[in-house]
Amino acid sequence: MARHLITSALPYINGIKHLGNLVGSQLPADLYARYLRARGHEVMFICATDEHGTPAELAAAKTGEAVADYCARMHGVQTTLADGFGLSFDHYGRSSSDRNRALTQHFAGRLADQGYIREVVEKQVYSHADNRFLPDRYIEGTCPNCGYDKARGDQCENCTKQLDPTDLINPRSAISGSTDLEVRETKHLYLRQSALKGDIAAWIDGKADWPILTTSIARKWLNDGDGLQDRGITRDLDWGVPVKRGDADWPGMEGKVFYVWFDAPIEYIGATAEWADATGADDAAWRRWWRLDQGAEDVTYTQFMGKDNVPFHTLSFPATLIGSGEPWKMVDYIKSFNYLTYQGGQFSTSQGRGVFMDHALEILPADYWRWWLLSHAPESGDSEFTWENFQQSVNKDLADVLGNFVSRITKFCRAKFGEAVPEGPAWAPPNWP
Ligand code: B3M
Ligand code: ZN
Repeated sequence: MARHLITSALPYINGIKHLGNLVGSQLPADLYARYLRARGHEVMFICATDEHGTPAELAAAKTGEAVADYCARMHGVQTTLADGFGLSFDHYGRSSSDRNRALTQHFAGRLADQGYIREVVEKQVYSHADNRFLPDRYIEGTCPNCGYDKARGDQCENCTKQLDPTDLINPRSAISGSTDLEVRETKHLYLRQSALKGDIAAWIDGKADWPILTTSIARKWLNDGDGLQDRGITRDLDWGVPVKRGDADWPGMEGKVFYVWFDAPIEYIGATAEWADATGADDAAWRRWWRLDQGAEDVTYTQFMGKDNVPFHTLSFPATLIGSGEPWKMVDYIKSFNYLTYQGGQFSTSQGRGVFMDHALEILPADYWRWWLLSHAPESGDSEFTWENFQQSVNKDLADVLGNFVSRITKFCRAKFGEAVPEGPAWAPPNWP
């Protein structure tokens, strides 16, 4: 019996996820967790809602709720839908938890102690029309790398390059569309990823068995002309993990919070600690999954995610863990996915385009969707959902082929053995190679 830690990328809190989100992370992670449990292994399957950042603030503003209330409510909605889809998490946590706050502040303190944080007076975009600083993903413009004209200030969706808002050509506010923007000065903390480039490159070089989709994205941003750049890990926002250096205040950083992509992956650890709290276990119970000095040497850790999340998991989060100088468990295998498209276009949460988890369950039971999505998972390239294909696949493969098989077998058994189910041995995991 081996020990497997499995995490799915954390769904963002601001709305109900579509089938493209589901098939790129939570659903294949669930399949793998179920498979390993059936083989008799010890599995810790972790997911959580990713709750910080501006999209949560804006979504709450729209519904008129306090952002903490909005997140609590939406966590409930997402939990119900995850249950409806049979996602067998050992714990479904929240990145806004006390556990994640303490861990995030701990990592920032360790990184500072190790010399991997520098303070930078940064120029940030202020929108006069919106009367606020614009966080990265609320500035849109043209990608300097590939020319895509709807690139966001944190990342280009088209070529996956991590960006700073000031890199964008022809920037505009994604909130109001206004181009009346001004660059102002504000102080922030930067993670010195460039100083960790050698460590990260060596670590990725050791992962010859990883999917090419994962390593090609990692290598692209590691070895690209501008290389692995230092990244700002704080923001001028109200909602998030307050900037602290461990337990201590951080002079000059009052009123700022950590960047959502800094605290979100730490929540993989935080949610495991939340699991321990929820089950009445002690700290040793979660640390044996995460600390190499406290029992995690024999853990195999697999992450699942869509391709746009790969740079954060191959570069930024490993930089946090390595830079801490502490023996944290690093991921052993990153399974990444291409995109599922919808009727020839993109699924889009903002435009409500596609099939969403709540709607799907109103139409048909979860197993229809689970089966179709997993059998059409976008592994080697993008794959397409169409209603025609879904209908034909269900009718042919499930109803005709599988249904016919089950019907014949049950009829045969009834004819030969009568209607009583014979006694058998207790179920045991199959002993496959
Ligand atoms: N919440 C996915 C996204 O919003 C992001 C994943 C976090 S994994 C630590 O694109
Ligand atoms: Zn681009």
